[in-house]
Amino acid sequence: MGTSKGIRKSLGYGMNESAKKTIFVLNGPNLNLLGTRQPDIYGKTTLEDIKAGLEGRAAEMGLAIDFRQSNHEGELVDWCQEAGKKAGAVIINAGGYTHTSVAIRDALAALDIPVIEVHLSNIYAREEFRHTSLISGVAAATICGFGALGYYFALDGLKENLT
Ligand code: CA2
Repeated sequence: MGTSKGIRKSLGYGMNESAKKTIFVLNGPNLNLLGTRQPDIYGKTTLEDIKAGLEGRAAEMGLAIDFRQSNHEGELVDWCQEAGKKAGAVIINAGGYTHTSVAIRDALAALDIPVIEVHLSNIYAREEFRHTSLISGVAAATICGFGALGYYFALDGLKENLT
């Protein structure tokens, strides 16, 4: 059903049950600074707050979160590949790599599980260089401009489609 990159695309065929219910939440460069600087753009919520909130919400849904942040492109690529073996879906805020990384896009495109792209800010209302996302074309859905709430919306959207 749907296109190859749709949210319903094969939800972890051949994967064990616990992997199917695990969602990798991957965060790119500088997102470790969240809540400490530029609160006018990115809000006051820290990445730790988002992690704790998502884990709680996921537990209520019978899902598990594997939450990670890296400032390194190759590490993010490795984690995308790992998600293909250990997760039923990926939520990713690739930070600045959103606009530059062919390598992360290629790693996500190779996955047979849904990918949801999240941005805290509305990237289309900011500088022109942020208007292009290399991730959007391989994501089932993109959420931007809702701040930290976007991560929860992504989880809710996946829940509807993972069960
Ligand atoms: O809006 C988003 O979520 C972004 O992915 C955030 C990236 C930015 O490069 C993207 O264009 C949009 C930047 C993350 C940096 O986060 C900071 C948070 C607090 C202080 C400094 C940076």
